[in-house]
Amino acid sequence: CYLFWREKKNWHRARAHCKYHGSHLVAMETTAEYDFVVALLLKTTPSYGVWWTAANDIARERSWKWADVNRPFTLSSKWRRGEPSNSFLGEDCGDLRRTYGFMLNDRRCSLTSEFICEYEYR
Ligand SMILES: [Ca+2]
Ligand SMILES: [Ca+2]
Repeated sequence: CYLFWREKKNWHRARAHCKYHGSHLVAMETTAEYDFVVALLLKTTPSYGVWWTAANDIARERSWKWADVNRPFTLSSKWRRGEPSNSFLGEDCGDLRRTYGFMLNDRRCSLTSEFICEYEYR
């Protein structure tokens, strides 16, 4: 299941927050999961939200990964046109926002936003 945190945190703090609560930042390994998450965002969140995901290229520029899950990044088709842009002083963390149609965008990890924790039951 997914928990949408309205509290704003930078990416690292958001990641730590999910871990503390026994989850991880949302990692969408399939387009089906992505569609599911986007549908939830559309239904349950206000229009101005920006949401951190587990996507990042912190370890190596342009090598995108999902933090804290050992599965490959396979959502490259969901980048917004022109993204990832690595703009400004470098953008290494991936977000979803309604004004971008919930396509992935890279953004500076130190900026704060809302975030999505994913709980896995095995
Ligand atoms: Ca980057
Ligand atoms: Ca960007």
